[in-house]
Amino acid sequence: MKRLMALLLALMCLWGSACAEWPMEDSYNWYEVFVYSYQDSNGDGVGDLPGLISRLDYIRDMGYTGLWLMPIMPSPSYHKYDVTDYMSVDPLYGTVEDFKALVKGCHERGIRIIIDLPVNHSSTQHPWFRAACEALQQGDTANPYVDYYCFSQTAGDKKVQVPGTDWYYEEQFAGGGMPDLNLHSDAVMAEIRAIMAFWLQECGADGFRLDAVTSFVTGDVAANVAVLDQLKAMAEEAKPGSYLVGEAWVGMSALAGYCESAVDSFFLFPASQAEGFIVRSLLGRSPNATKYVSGLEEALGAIPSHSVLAPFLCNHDTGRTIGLLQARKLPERAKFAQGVLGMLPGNVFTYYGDEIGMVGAGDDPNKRLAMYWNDGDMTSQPPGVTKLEYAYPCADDQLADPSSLLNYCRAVNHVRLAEPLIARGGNSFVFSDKNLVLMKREMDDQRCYIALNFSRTDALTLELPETEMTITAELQVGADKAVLEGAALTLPPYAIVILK
Ligand SMILES: [Ca+2]
Ligand SMILES: [Ca+2]
Repeated sequence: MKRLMALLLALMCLWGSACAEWPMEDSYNWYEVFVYSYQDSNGDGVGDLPGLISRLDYIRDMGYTGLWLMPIMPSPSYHKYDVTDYMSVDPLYGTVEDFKALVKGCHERGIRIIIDLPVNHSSTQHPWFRAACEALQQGDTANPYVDYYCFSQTAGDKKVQVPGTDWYYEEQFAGGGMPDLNLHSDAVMAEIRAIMAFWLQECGADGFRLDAVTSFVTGDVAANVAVLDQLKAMAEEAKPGSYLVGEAWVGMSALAGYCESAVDSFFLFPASQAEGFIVRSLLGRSPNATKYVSGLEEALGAIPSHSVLAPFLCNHDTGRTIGLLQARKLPERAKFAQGVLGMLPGNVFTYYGDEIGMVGAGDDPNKRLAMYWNDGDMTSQPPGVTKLEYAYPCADDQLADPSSLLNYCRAVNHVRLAEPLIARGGNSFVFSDKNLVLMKREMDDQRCYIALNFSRTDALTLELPETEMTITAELQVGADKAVLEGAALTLPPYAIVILK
């Protein structure tokens, strides 16, 4: 009876809101949502926070235990990366009370929630920037808001003139109405400290996705790492155990430099997109699993162990996975790619709609289309869409089809949740050739093996280093099952098997 009670308590703690703080280690499977395009609740066609709340059961059932929202703060743009008020919710999306309800709904379902925090720049319509420009126009260079931005009296690349003055402001994301904030200013850092405390303490968020960290002080990695260390310290001060993940869109060696900072994770760009090691291992005339092996080896070798890997295939700025994989007519390849991603260590990030094979490339709005729940229940499309296409069936149809991409992605997530060694174990490669990969993950005195067959057409056999192992989970793109005879494991095409 005592054991039963303890088990019940543990389950309540895992799934309920009983744990006010639970460690980042519990969230392996993250889901990026563009609120605008996810779910509308009030009939205006634009997705909103109450709409997202109504989809939390879907998100939980899919096995996502972390949620990253693209910016939700007031902004003149549809994407909202140019903020006018860092301590509020855009009225199009709802209210701060709606956000608190969303946090509660997430925590009740064992989901952690982080929001995008773009602090490299604000909107030109932010009151800080307006006050600064007005001061300069009046010749008042001592106005405190002038120091909030990067003003100078020299023209040049990524400089925009303040009308009626000989002053220029820095704008790294040119043309977007997004003046760069001066992160060397103590006053700006004090503002950010208060902003973090607002979201983490008052609203209950669990952390932030840090936008555009390489542009904090463009060209100065050491300065950026120093800012990142300050941001991590502020987040810890506001809410111990907060999770920060940074966007440093750079190659492996530069990324390794950012990972030296105290920020928990940086997105693993070298795994993503068409040139990333996941897609490269799946395209070409013959499969090349060695690209996956060398890519992961390089990442694990370059990135310090305190930094939690954050692999992904695509996000709101990149072409979507189906296009990267040329998989409009190849659902098996689309599934296997999600499985290959899901077998990486660290915190895996999935962009909303990727689990149903949504497509989109080219102009940014094309990459941010309405979530395809069904033909009758979708948000409006974001402004500026130039190509509207849904290549795979809608979510409702895929939910009802056991062999759908959606149900495969769901299985991948649940395999990761059931076997924490996949996400948190130390990796070693036991065997690899151009088709087969066998990895071991170890933590404390626990270990498991992960076997993958990158061949789309051939069942292949590999020898395990141990006998008397058991298959604890398998991910199959077709009906065939893996066969284990002694130490010989035969994997159907595109099969993934976990053994202990
Ligand atoms: Ca709405
Ligand atoms: Ca900057």
